[in-house]
Amino acid sequence: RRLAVVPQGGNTGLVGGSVPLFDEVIVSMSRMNSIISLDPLAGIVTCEAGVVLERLNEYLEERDFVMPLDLGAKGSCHVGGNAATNAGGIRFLRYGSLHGSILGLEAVLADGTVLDSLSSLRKDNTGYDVKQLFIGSEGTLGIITKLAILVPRKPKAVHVAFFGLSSYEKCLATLVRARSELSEVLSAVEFLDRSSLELVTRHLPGARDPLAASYPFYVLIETSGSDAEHDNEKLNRFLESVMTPSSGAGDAPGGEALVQDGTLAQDRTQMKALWKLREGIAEALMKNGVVYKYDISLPTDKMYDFVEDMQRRLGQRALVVGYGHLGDGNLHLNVSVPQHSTEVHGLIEPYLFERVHAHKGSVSAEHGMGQCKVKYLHFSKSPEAIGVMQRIKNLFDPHGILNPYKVLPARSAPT
Ligand code: S2G
Ligand code: ZN
Repeated sequence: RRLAVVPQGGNTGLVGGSVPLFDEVIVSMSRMNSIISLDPLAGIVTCEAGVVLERLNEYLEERDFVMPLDLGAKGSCHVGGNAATNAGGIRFLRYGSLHGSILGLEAVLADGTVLDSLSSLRKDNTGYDVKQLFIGSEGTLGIITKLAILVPRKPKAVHVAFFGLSSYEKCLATLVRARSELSEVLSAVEFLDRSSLELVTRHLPGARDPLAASYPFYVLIETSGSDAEHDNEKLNRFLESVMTPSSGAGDAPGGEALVQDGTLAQDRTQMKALWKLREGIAEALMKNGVVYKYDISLPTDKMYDFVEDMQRRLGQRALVVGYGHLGDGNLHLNVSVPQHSTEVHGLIEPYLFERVHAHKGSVSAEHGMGQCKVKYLHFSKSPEAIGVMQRIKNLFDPHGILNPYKVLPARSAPT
């Protein structure tokens, strides 16, 4: 009948990718939720698309593995949706992109063809790697129904430290030190500004600032390794190095320490409490009013300039907060207002995306395009690249029935 459809997993997306615009039929993946197999030797799990991320991670942890991604929406999002949006999350620094972790998938095409590309081979160099087209396609080229995912061993030793810093430059220097001194056990480097932390401690019951004084910036560092003693020693050496006043020769002004204060979680409860200060920002923003969300990739040293520039531009009209994945050059710039304001929204867009373009950044680092970012695709992709995407779309979905009006600039309505 050529009815347009919207594939829907956990519906946790932040750019309206799983929400219909007109009369599209929603295809819910929730009942395709079986975990099919785990190859414990190769570390490859095969499952259906509708498995909730947290459930799959728990299944894997019981068997001494973990999922190579973790994100705040884990309790609701589906792994099929994670694949369709090429989700990033807080383990990206350690385990990289789903383009690397997903070894194979099954997808149903617009004409009903079931594409079996469900390989469980680490290496398979036979022709085009077709599965890659579906990862990040947001349901516009086919509906992902099964996945084969390379899963890492569950780390035996995890440590989390939370630091207060007096400048964004010191956050950057701390990142550089962490990379060189923690190297192979480093699994996350996240940052948040003071406004973000204040929203969390204000809106989330039980969330409290673990440091005695307040600082303009905070960095959360996580290590994940296989030898608790070795990692603990490495982390304590690192803590000492960043909290000792420098001679001035290196990365901090003379006589100043990189980190002004810090705390190291002593147990799993404290680790979760520190992670909550970072992962709870999104929820706190929702409780604070209406929020305009921006998920941008930038040169890491420029990220916070964007927050300060936007705060200057909006003045008292809005609260601008900055947080994100410092280790991936991924800034979450969020603008909080008491109620929707076309004036504020008009001051932000397209101004922000023009600046992202000028810095050769990405208008969507990990959240995807959905329906909200479509008109800004040209700020991050060349006309030639968009043309190739349109030709691929026409090849896979000539009648435009798969998640229409998403990802690519609008064509005519589905035919
Ligand atoms: C994050 C997801 C939550 C949000 O916290 O890393 O990708 O709304 C975000 O920004
Ligand atoms: Zn994020």
